[in-house]
Amino acid sequence: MKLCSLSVPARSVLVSALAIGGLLASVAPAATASPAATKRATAPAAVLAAPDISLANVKAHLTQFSSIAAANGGNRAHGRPGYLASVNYVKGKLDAAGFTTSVQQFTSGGRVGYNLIADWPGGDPNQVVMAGAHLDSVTSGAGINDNGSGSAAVLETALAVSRAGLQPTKHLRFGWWGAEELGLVGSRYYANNLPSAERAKLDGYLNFDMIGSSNAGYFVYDDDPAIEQTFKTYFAGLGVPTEIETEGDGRSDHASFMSIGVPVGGLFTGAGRTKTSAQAQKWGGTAGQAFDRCYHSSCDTTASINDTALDRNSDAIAYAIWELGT
Ligand code: DTR
Ligand code: CA
Ligand code: ZN
Ligand code: ZN
Repeated sequence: MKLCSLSVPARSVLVSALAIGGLLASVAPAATASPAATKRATAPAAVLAAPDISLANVKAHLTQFSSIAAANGGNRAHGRPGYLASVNYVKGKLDAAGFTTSVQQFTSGGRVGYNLIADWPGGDPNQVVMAGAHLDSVTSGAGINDNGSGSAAVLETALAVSRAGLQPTKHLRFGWWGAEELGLVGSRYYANNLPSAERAKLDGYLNFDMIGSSNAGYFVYDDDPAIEQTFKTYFAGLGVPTEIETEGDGRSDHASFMSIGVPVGGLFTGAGRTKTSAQAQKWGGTAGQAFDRCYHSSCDTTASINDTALDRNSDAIAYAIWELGT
């Protein structure tokens, strides 16, 4: 199994041309790093308020993922050209914003997969707060809610950190995982290959997988009380009731971090389960229908996104990063 981790400093070319099942990916050089990374907020040490995450910006990333899928056989699945193109898109934005990015390769099902890791320079290296989302789709479609939504919201939050010139107390790290749909393969590879000394530095991992479901619910992971409370506090401030996430224990990338003893949390708006009448009463939407009727289907497109849910969850991610990281 040929495995290597490409530690690619910012401003270098994106992931270079690679053979994937006979298909070659070609990439353009990364844009020059913006001055944003050098500009530092001179705000006092007091905790800075998290910014509002622009829904329009998050949706612009979803449009890019949609275009990538359309140009690459209709999907962004592991081992297909649409996945690597998605990695290169996200990496290009992060390199331009001053992040230190690295691409970790692994192989699954005879095809090469990639994790993208982005570190925001600064903060206590012994206290790392990480947020992540799987970037791959299933083969049947573009995977805009599953999981373009989480990928785009985490990306936009990282870009907001850069725009703010944030100087967090803790070190911030972001991850986009490959091959989640094959069984959390990318995140397990990352977590299981993290040296024990590095594992001990991870204060928490926040996972975002499906946060814009058309018939949305508002579910909070209950694995770590402090992380759970952070999200609950945010939604309480919006006047939005939440429920504990029960559909997915172990069914997304947070499980890879739980397995190595890292506190985890996250948000979810629902997949194939049916919304009850009581849930429709408090959240709106349609009782008796799935939270996401396009789960793992070709109709998982930009047309199937609930803007309100995507916006609220994107803002909740930023709130949690600012709360837990600064
Ligand atoms: N495994 C995810 C979908 C999923 C199902 N239940 C949960 C709970 C929490 C997060 C995600 C999920 C996928 O298909 O990618
Ligand atoms: Ca917002
Ligand atoms: Zn899925
Ligand atoms: Zn998913």
